[in-house]
Amino acid sequence: TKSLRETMKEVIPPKQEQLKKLKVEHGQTVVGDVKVDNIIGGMRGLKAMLWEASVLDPIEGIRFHGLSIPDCQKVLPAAPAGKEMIPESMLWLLLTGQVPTAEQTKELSRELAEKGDLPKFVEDLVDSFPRSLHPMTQLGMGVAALNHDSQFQAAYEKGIKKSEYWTHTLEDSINLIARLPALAARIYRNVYKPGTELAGVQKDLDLVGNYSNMLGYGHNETLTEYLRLYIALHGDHEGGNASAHTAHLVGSTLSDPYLSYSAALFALAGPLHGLANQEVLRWQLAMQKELGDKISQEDIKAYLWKTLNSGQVVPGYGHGVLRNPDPRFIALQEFCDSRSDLKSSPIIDLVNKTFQVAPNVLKEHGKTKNPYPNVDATSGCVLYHYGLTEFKYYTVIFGVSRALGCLTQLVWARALGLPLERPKSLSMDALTKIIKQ
Ligand code: CMX
Repeated sequence: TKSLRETMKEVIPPKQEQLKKLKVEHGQTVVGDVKVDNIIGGMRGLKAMLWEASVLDPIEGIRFHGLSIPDCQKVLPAAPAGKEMIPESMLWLLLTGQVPTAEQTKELSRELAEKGDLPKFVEDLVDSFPRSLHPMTQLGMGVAALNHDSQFQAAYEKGIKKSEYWTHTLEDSINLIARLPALAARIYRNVYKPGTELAGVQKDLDLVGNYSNMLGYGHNETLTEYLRLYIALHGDHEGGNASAHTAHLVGSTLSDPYLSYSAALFALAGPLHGLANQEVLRWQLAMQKELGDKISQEDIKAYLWKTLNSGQVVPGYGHGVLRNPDPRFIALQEFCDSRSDLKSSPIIDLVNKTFQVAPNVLKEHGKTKNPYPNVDATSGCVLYHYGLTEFKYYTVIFGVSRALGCLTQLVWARALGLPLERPKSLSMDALTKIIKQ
């Protein structure tokens, strides 16, 4: 069977040809207008970036190289004793556009475990942070410090050909993904379980098997499986979201993958992006506290209106692109439905009940373009059910995941020779001048 590097060497040339052809034959073809609304509206809807691994359809949701989430769940290999697709198989798909075999997935797991230990100085750095420093700040700083060992940077300094950039970018990306579980677990231990022992990376475990074990949940096979699914599912969500776009922008300056992904993590740390999952849980728990044990649909409806009438958004609902229930939400709900302990969990039951009521309330409210749940409506609840109750840590798990897509695109950006990003900005006066012409 082919290795990851051999596969990449095969799949890159046809893509380079495809790009050349697009440039030569359609370089001047118009694919959309730029309206004043786009310029002042956060560039929403502008088709202005190349992103190879996934495309988000407003109705169907995300597709990874054309495969929907249910497709991926059918074809992507699981961990040896598990059923859920794992981040290694998702990474292989994102990078190569091909579904890996079980053997290829296992080989990638083995390589990641081999490379999973942190350098001593990064351990010391993370251990020196105050416990009160937000876990996302710690993660971003840890990832940036790992650039000490960047192969891309070392090779660039020596002087390499542009055609070789991608190979060093790939090596850095693999090394970074390998080290994220140890870094993220160390942050968890330091902040929430200081003084307790931290397990080492085990060579025979998959990436999330190790992560879960280092977090102290290795004994909980259901939670470990959930984390595998969660991390594979959150791996990529096309290029325009804030974290992906940040990694792409920073990477376009030829900053190495560590620095590029560190920047992306600080975008993920914003409340309108990755931080939303902790907000959902806070909101559902407040609802539970106020309404008690026996909650009717009418009670939930009234609580939703109370949230909306106080000028707040309903967390976990709405989306910048999606106009249907998020298939990632559906996949996580199905996971819960298939396990009896989760099915009877009060917090997960409340998420389900809220889902039955919220879309109609949001439609009646009439503001949001998408009254349906996004993935955050449920993602934190399973963690909470199993005792991983530290909300502030949830975005770190998202951060371990999103590396898959962001780093894949960095490899492709270098393989395709994409240039420095440099959109044109305008002042309001300059814009007004154009409008008057
Ligand atoms: N509850 C109440 N009002 C909402 C709403 C919600 N869940 N979602 C959107 N709206 C409101 C907006 O605040 C906006 O109101 P104003 O016109 O007064 O500013 C109006 O509806 C139109 O917004 P939109 O075009 O439908 O949504 P946006 O693209 O501007 O924003 C998002 C998208 C996700 C930030 C927004 O839906 C939201 O705040 N949701 C709650 C937070 C959340 O769940 N975030 C998770 C995002 C998931 C992800 O990043 O993957």
